[in-house]
Amino acid sequence: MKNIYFASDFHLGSPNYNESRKREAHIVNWLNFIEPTCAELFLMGDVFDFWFEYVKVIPKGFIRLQGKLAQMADAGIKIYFFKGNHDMWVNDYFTKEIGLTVISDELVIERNGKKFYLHHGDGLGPGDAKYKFLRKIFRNPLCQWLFAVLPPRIGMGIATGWSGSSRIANDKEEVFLGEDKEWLAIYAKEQLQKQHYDYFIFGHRHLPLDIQLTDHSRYVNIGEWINYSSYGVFDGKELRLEYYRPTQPSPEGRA
Ligand SMILES: [Mn+2]
Repeated sequence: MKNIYFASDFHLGSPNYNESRKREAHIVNWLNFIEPTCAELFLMGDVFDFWFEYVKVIPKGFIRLQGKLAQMADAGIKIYFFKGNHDMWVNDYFTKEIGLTVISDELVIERNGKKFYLHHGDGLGPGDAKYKFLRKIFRNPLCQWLFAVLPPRIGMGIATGWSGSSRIANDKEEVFLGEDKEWLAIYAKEQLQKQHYDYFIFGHRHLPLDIQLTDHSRYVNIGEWINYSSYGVFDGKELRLEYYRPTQPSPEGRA
């Protein structure tokens, strides 16, 4: 079988236009690199540092990424787009225009006999009560409607200010807290009490992690694309955490 790829937290738009354009080009290079071996692509949230879809208006920019995804989707690659905490206001634009499947919360899949639990990672596990409260407001249809009727100039202005204060914009380095304190590892272990999963894949943490939870279960955090260019790849047998470095040979060249 061909591979399945997982990536998240591109945060396009952050920290500024030029940096984001460079990162977008880097991501498109990566998509070109994986395309020949890619059956399915999971974009697992925070692709955009901010995205809001009005009834008839979408944010400017990110056109090369959208064009590349459209071309891959047209070629038959199945692409999933998870809502992150920065881009949960995706509606049906990407579905209609590109053919992406939008996922709001978790997605459980089985591939080649392996069971995957997939989620952006926001609002899961212990702690972060403030965000969990905000998430309810952000996801509330009435609140979304109220935001949507603001003129885009005002709405996007508020959003730009808000995303400028985020940890990614301020380049705060994430550090590993230890297995017993990593809240997504705690969450995954709780899920394992109820049901078996071979792999838990999350983003949101902004730190690539590969943690053995039990003999048969792993938590892989796919990191982010400002510092790491990290991603997950499942080749039908095993899941690996890899790092994209543009000098590497194509997957065909490696075989
Ligand atoms: Mn993020």
